[in-house]
Amino acid sequence: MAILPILCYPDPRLHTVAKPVAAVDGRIRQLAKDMLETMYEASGIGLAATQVDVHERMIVVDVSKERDQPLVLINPELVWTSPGKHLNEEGCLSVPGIYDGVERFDAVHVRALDEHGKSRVIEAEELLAVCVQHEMDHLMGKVFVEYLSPLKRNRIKTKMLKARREDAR
Ligand code: K1U
Ligand code: ZN
Repeated sequence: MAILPILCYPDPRLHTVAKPVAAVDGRIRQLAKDMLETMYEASGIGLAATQVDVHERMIVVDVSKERDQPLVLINPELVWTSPGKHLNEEGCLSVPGIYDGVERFDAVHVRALDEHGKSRVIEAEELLAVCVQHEMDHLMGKVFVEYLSPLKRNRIKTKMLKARREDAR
């Protein structure tokens, strides 16, 4: 297993639209293991392949307190969305230290392949629903700060670039 480097906003590679996974093979299973290890090491509840510079449609999620309920979703598709939406506080491993409110569907049903290539439908609500929508946005090249006002987004961009320059010193 391996800890993969996570791209940081405003890296332009975060805006790449991911392609479908063509086959669930050993390479994809290894990537799923590495992404889970990377997510747990970073204390995240989700991670999209885009964030580790792999532009294929795969996300991993674990919203359990015990950190023992990993989900691997390959080629995820929203097949149902609830009528209602709510504002939720979100964070992102690609935008460290920034938290803000984003409106998301209260519940979603997602069809995806698991790491064995088996098709399943996940019925997600609460934090799992929020996290899955956030991760599926990454696969479309969208980072949560793009839901915020241009003023907030520009402040975040400036802060991230400053932090990157200071880290490089
Ligand atoms: O995609 C990512 O960068 C992972 C991200 C997922 C996420 C968190 C919160 C709401 C939506 C999506 C994180 O794991 S950020 C770190 C974190 O563990 C966290 C932050 C806020 C609330 C709950 C957890
Ligand atoms: Zn994120």
